Amino acid sequence: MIIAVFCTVDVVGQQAVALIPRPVQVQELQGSFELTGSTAIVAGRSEKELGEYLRDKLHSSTGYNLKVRAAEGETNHIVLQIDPGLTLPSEGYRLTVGKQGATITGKDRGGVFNGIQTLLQLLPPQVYADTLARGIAWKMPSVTITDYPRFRYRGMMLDVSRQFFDVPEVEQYIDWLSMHKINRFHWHLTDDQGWRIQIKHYPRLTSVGAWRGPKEQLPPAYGSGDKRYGGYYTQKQIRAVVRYAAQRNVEIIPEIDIPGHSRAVAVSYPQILCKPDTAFLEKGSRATANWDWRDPNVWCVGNEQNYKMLKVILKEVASFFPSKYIHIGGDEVNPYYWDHCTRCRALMKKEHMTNAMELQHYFMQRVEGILHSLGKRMAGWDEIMDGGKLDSTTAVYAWRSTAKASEAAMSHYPTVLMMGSYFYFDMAQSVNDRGHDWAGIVSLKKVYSFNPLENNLFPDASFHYVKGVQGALWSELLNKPPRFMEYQSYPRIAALAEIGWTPQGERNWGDFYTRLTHTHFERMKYMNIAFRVPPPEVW
Ligand code: TNX
Repeated sequence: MIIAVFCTVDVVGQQAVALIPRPVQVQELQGSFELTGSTAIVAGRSEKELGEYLRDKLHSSTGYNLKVRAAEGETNHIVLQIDPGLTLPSEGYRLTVGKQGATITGKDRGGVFNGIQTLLQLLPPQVYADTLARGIAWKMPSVTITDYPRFRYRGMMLDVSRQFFDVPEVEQYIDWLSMHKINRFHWHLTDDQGWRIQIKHYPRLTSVGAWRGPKEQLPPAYGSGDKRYGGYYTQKQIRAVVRYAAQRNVEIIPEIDIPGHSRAVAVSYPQILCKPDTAFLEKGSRATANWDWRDPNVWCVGNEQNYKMLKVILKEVASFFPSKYIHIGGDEVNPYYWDHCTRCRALMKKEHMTNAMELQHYFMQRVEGILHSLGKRMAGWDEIMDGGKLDSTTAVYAWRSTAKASEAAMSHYPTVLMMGSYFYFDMAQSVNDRGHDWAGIVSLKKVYSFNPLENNLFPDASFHYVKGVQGALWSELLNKPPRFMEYQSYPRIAALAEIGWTPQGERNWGDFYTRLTHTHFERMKYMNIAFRVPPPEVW
């Protein structure tokens, strides 16, 4: 049963400047500052790259090629500065706009980056256009803003296995996220339907596992259906995307989904299965998007060679993702698959295990050990909690229910909230829309209504373990129509961004709705996002 929880409507004052996510504190003053071709961006050595980012963002719409320089002019400037002494949390910033110009002081690099996003939102929405916008006065109102995030972790997951998105598409997606102050991109790189990351030691993972033939299309077929479908990222491309994201204050968390959801591995290297099942391989059953209990898509827990192979794979992955965490999936494993395996039964006996869940837990602990030996920490879906205790640094992504989120935080695992009924943007947005519905209809209002403090979900000090929130876009239903992924993402990601950023007491549906429809829709239009404009009756 799905219970809709709507936030209490406390009175939140309307701000004339319509910012999303809404800042902690905004003081609106008289007057404004007009940006011109001779405005200078003042940035020291540590802020230089951010200055160039701002210059580039302003270039196409204004036509200006602003100077980025170190010395401060008297007037007509945008000053960017990092000040670690600022008494704000990490990623916080102060932004002041007066007649002479604007100043952004960030606690750290992320703080300045976030301040830049707010500054862009103070300008007319045409600022986001990728072609010259003529006849616009580039004025921003005088303000003093003090701002910082509610949660350190504000993420979005994209599944590139069921549908493949190429590098420009992924970078565009990350760029849009960063403009909403979202700072994590969870890259779901592998699943039954395709392995999308080059691993030099195991070339078949991409030469075979990244492709599906005409009979293996996800229904309904994408394009003509008579070509093979797929794609993958080379290591060089991955490194470039990691850099692109880092410039935008976005850290990438890669996901390699094991031990289940591994059909793409099984067709490439059948030896990972307990019983290399040739009938299954001939069928090339990667066509089915939906997961099935009978599916032999599971790494064999009793095969010692598998841990060697996983170490090689994860070592390569760890070498080009700087994030502390690597997500190893762990969802929807069929542990009964191991019942008929002699080696698995021998392992159970040797380790004094009594049930299949303990085998799954054994696998997780081995992978945890591999990651620790590589200097990384483990993250996984909430199923990784089943069967026994893991290391206290291991992060749990709670997707199945609020109960699982409570369990994770109360067990003192760093916890990321992504419950399907609020945060799965592959769910339909209304009864008339395309999308899954197993977690209910996830309307914009439903997303926005999420309040982690309601119903005593995180009693005592357990809220401390909630690191943040994340949306998910699974892609089995994104094959048509074109750009449906943007329709599914926005404006729901705007709501997600505000949940992650704005204090609960400063959030209010009516106020968000006004800012969104009056101003943010315009911004997204100029960003060229194919977002959904829901008919008023189904908000
Ligand atoms: C569950 S959430 C899955 C995905 C599907 C999704 C569809 C999770 C960890 N696994 O494999 O794509 O539902 O909503």
